[in-house]
Order: sequence, then structure tokens, then C-alpha cells
Amino acid sequence: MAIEGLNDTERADALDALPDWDYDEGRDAIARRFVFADFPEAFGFMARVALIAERMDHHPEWSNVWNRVDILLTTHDCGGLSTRDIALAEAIDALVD
Ligand code: H2B
Repeated sequence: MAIEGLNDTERADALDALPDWDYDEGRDAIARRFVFADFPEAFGFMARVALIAERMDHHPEWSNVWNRVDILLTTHDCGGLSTRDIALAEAIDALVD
């Protein structure tokens, strides 16, 4: 089944509900930086996110430098934000907030 991108209203509502995420207009994506005490904390977080992402069959674009993890979420199958990104962002937020 094809994945539908969000329409303007859905996108605005989703961004309102995710105040810790920045909107990347060029990519139609959301991004958030996570900073931890050290590398083991950051990598432990990445391991937890990876298991959730695999379970959801939806995967982040991300990078890690020591205690920092930068995550960008967008849906490659539709070229922009979908409900899958919002669901994954909510699940990631639930790990840290
Ligand atoms: N992750 C993201 N971020 N976007 C996708 O479109 C996507 C994905 N598609 N993970 C999934 C995997 C797809 O390739 C598989 C076949 O379901």
C-alpha cells in the first residue's frame, strides 16, 4: 500500500504536537538533537531507537558524535513527512522525555 504524505493541516498539527523537533522545509522532514552524558549513554539510546525503528519498519537518518545524536525523520517512500515519522518521533520522545 502506498504511503501518503501529510497534507498542510496534518503537518501543522503534527509539528505543534512535537515542540522539540525542528521542521526542515527543504526535506519535508523533522529533526531533533539529543545530548547525553557520554558515548555509552548516546549509543544505548541509539540501540533502543534502532529496535523501535525496526519494529515499526521505519528508519531514521541519523549521526552520532560522542555524546550527541542527530536524528532526521522523513519518509523516503513518499518523499516527505508521513504519519510514520510522527509515530516514530513520539516513540523516541517517550524514551527521553
Ligand atoms: N524508513 C523511512 N524513513 N522511510 C521509508 O520510506 C522507509 C523506511 N521505508 N524504512 C521502508 C523501510 C521500506 O523500504 C520497507 C520495504 O518497508
